[in-house]
Amino acid sequence: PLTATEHSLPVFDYLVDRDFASDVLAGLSQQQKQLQPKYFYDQQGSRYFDQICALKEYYPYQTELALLPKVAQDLAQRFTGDSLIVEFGAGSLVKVKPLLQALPGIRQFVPIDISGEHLALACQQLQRDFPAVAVSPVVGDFCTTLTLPVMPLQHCIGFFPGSTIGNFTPAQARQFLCNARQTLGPDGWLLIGVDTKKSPVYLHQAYNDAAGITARFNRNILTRINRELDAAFRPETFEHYAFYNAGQSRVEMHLVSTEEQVVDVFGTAVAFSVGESIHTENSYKYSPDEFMQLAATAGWHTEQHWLADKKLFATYLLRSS
Ligand code: AVJ
Repeated sequence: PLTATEHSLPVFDYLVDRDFASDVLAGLSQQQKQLQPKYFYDQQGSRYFDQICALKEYYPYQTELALLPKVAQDLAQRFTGDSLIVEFGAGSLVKVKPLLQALPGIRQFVPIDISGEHLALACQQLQRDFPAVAVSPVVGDFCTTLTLPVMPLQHCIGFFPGSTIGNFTPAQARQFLCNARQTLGPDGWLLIGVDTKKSPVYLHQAYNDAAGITARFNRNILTRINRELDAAFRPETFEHYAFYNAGQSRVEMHLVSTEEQVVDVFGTAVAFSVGESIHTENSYKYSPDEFMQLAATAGWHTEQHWLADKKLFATYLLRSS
């Protein structure tokens, strides 16, 4: 199956698809049905996510972006030599721009993302804007061990913005932080954006926007399963449901069946009762102390951190210790 496309991205897509099928079936066989949030990001899902970022309710995007020029200025004092940035879950490549602008020593940029076409388009644009930086995209799941095409440079800086780490449970987050430490090496650094704890009312608005974009983003995972895996979900019979679970310090997103129904998922009959949900995402929130503590248990020392206005978001500079 790889003959005609040996040198292009479908090699990766093929690997991701096999995992997708087995992960979907495994998730829908659980007592509490679930799907992994990484599967939101097909091309349409990545576009919906960009629309979420443009919403006034979705504060994490705007607040982190507003913080980055100051962060970048401070980093420019520290990292004067030739450096490399590895970004985990790079998406549309908006957030690395303030770093590339402020740090003239960045020679190479390695964005990793699961959404291949979306990443390829964003890279073309970025490479045009920053011709002096070697842009080397990697399409894949950053939770697995990936071989990175990196040049040996003085500083290796990981970048993990957007509070994407909030999709992991604290145990998985710790595991990710340990893996990242291995990947980035003994002199590695990690610049990471993490959402803070705040009023549940405020959180509720961010995940239940008035225009219904988040609902579309959530339901799109069913459309994707139908298209790529030959399933027969009727997305309109599932309601978007998002709430803050204070006991677990996380926003949960679900898709709730409004009917009693049986859905064919490539030959497997999946039954839903009225009101039964598929849990599609967790978005954990950490106080600065909690996050720095978690990072410490994974071998990272917090060198500096920056808090956005009203402590709505935090960015941490971690150093391998
Ligand atoms: C990209 C995982 C950080 O959890 O806030 C936005 C995804 N979900 N609205 C988040 C998301 C619903 C987002 N992350």
